[in-house]
Amino acid sequence: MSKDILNFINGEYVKNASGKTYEKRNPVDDSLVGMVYEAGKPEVDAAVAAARAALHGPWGKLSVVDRCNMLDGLVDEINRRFDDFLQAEIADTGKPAHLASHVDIPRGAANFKIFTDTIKNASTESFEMTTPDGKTARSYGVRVPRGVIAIICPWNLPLLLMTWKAGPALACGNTVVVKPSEATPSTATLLGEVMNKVGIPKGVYNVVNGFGVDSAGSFLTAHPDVNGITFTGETKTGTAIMKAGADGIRPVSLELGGKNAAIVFADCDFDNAVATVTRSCFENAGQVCLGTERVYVERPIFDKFVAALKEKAEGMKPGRPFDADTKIGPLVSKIHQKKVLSYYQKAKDEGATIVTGGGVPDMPDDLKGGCWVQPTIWTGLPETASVVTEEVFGPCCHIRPFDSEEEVVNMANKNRYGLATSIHTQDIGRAMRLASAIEVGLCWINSWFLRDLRTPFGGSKQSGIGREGGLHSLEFYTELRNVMIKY
Ligand code: NAD
Ligand code: 6OD
Repeated sequence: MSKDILNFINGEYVKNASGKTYEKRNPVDDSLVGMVYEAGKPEVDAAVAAARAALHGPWGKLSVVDRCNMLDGLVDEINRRFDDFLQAEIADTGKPAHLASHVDIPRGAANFKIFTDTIKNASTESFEMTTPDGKTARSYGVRVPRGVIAIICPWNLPLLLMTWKAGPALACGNTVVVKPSEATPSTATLLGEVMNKVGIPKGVYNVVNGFGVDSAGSFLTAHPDVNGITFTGETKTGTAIMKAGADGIRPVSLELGGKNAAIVFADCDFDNAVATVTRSCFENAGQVCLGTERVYVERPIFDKFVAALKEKAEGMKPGRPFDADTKIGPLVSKIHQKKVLSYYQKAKDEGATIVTGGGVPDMPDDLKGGCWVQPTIWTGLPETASVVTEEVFGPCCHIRPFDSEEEVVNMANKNRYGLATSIHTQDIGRAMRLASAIEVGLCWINSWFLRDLRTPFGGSKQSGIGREGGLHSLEFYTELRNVMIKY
């Protein structure tokens, strides 16, 4: 059943002054999910004003412990409404229910608890010194909220990636205005109900729906009363957001694109490597920033590895999210499907050997309108080919053999991105050498997307600026003020 997807401003669901709406369609079968009310300048102004006012209301007066207790209530309420969040996330993205129920929604809740624990236990430094006139002085640090934080989100893990930022922002005492992706407005909007239910004061959490350029996204990032912008999305958009942040000297935290390499040595645990690379290439239909699109396999096991990954890819049955045998969902939208298929065509044009896939799967009649693409594996391309250098963000990879550590490190590093890598070997010394040599923010050994939320998360090179996670999030979401007392 179709619904209205509104904006959430100052604790209330509101439409817009312009009357502008757009259709949000389900990528599984192109059915209508709902009409989204696009926020214009008036709604963005109202959201930022509400967030500013809330800083000086009851929210700003709460002790850290009381604020954290209130936020911990969100976890219970998200879990109580688990099924509503699951249905909303799945209608927007089409992802398999087993994935959304094990990753997206539980992490959407956990992202609040980790940061309330962090802020309650964070210490600051303190120094004593002798002053020039022989007295004593002591300085200490105080963490204060930065103010109004704009949170701009992508569509691939909508609730997880939004709360990954809203969690620490609120735990640190800020107020937020969230701009979800135009493709996935539902769970951020639904979270407004949960905020009201647990008593989060009006204006602390706001949601403005709409697009990026000349819409809610750019109105929000250009707003002079926003004190910090945290963004997850494409590197190109990150560039525009960094420019917007420059006006008014607002800090930005950027989690951007990747073109991640998996490196598989002949001494790996073969079955674990195949299973892990299958996940890193194809999970969430390849729509994971940390996902693998370049696989380098040591020559002695190259043919065996390609054959094993091919078998896994061909076993990934596409289907409806709640069907028990569904292994892969559609891409998020027709626009994205067109982009991914254009890369499939480029790979062909540039001379790839198509090991498997390369097109659209044959789907039953009722799903033919969905945004399906086949899991795809290529070999035989040079390192300069489009699908080896550019982020596709689909269920695909190029596999290439290598003969030495030095060669593979050079190939892995020859890319403008530097987000993540995964290395498969039983030789711990080699694993540690490569972990130091590969230019990334995140390195997994014999694993992938294994998360400890206390650890720094982020990208190097053109994959981002800054680190979020655990104490590292406090760097962005608070100002560290120094207090010096002379006595
Ligand atoms: P995108 O950059 O197209 O859009 C992200 C958000 O930015 C959307 O809400 C969009 O409306 C908004 N936006 C677009 N232009 C804007 C502008 N000029 N001003 C303000 N807002 C603007 O990204 P996407 O297609 O939604 O997501 C996929 C991308 O996200 C991939 O590149 C992927 O690698 C990246 N990603 C990175 C991480 C990470 O942690 N590094 C995580 C997930 C996704
Ligand atoms: O696990 C996380 O905290 C995180 N930010 C994951 C990002 C996944 C990218 O698609």
